Amino acid sequence: KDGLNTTLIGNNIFYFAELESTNSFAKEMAKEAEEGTVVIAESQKKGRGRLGRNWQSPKGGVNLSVILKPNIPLDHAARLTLMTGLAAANTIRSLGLDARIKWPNDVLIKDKKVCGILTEVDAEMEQVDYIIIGIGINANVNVDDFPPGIRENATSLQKELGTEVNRVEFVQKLLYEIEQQYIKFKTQEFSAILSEWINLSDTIGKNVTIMTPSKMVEGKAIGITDTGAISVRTKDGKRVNLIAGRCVYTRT
Ligand code: BT5
Repeated sequence: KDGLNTTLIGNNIFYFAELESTNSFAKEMAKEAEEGTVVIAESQKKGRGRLGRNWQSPKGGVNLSVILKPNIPLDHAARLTLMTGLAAANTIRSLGLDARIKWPNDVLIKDKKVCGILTEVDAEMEQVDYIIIGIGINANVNVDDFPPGIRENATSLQKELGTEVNRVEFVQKLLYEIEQQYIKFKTQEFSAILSEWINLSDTIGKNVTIMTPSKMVEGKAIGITDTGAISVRTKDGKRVNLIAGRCVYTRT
């Protein structure tokens, strides 16, 4: 906590050498927990991505979750994913690296994934009573040890910098950045965050295929809507907005 420059985020920090998943742990206590509670694990045994995918979380990485209690309708939850991606990208950029954001939840350096975001809400509720924002960052990890299929598309801060990062300082910056964005989220129009996000976007203007459990849409990414959905212009000229899904860049 020494050196942590926040007032809301990180007043309570749960630290573990190893945990199944910081998001799972945070979810268990979210109802009772104070807003801004942080869960950090040095490594995770069952780090989770979206839709049952996994997140490689060996020692040396940054795996953390923050419990937020914004008073927003459920269909605004995707905004927090974008907000968190922006905070992570800004923190990584402060190290001098050219981090860009791939919709909806990846931070890339030179086309390789260095960070993933997993936001989870209690979908039973129409109003969000708590939301868990999970952030995984390959800090000082060796991505060559990841399984094939993952390692080709992954990178780490250490690899890009050529030297280890100080993870304590990094996490302090990250939590500070999240708090600043969250204050903006609560006090300003979402367009304030969105325009910053779009400046760092790797996705707008690219040809993409968006896959959701129910459909697949191919076209050009032309923008992000006020709720955080991606707008895709399809070949037949239609504009389709998708609030969630997997985004793959289409080769042309
Ligand atoms: C994500 O999912 O990118 C969200 C990852 C969130 C991890 C954090 S760590 C703290 C918190 N606690 C948790 O249990 N989770 C959160 P998704 O967009 O579904 O991407 C998952 C895919 O990324 C996998 O299927 C792999 O292809 C790839 N991948 C897995 N581990 C990776 C890593 N360490 N670096 C880069 N790519 C990885």
